[in-house]
Amino acid sequence: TFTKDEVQHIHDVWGNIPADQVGGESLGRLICVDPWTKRYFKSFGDLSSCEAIMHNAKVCAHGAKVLHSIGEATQHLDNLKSYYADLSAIHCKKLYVDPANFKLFTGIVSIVVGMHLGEEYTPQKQAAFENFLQHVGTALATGYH
Ligand code: ZNH
Repeated sequence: TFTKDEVQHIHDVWGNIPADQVGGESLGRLICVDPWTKRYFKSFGDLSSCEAIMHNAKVCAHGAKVLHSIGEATQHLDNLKSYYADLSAIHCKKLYVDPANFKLFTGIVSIVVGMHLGEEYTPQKQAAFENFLQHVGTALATGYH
């Protein structure tokens, strides 16, 4: 559960970032920083260099899709686990994504958010948004069994 202030900060951050761009950049950086994750995106074409990854249209589109899902989650702060139950099962049983990647990815999302918001990403906002992202990762990992 989140405090009133946290809820305010989370909505504030979400309302002030270009979601598509942040999503594409974050997923691109994940694949670049942790090349092991390339195994999940074999159908995405050229991932041979960070340059290629960051300009890969499929990476950009998929990152945007993932960030929109995170945006939807800002409307379900009280029940993130049930909100993500189906998606968690899909990542576990169909996509075989190691849940450790959720933490890596959400950490990168916070960095990219900071790049876009600059000084506006105050320590208080960062704390609230990272707490939210952490809960998203935990919720997505909940259906793994
Ligand atoms: Zn994921 C998919 C979300 C993370 C991998 N995803 C997906 C989708 C969504 C998501 C919504 C779609 C589904 C359908 O269509 O049904 N994710 C998400 C979120 C997150 C994530 C919210 C946060 C955290 N993922 C992730 C990671 C990874 C992944 C980290 C790795 C590394 N996903 C994935 C894949 C897929 C997905 C592989 C499939 C893709 C295609 O299309 O193929």
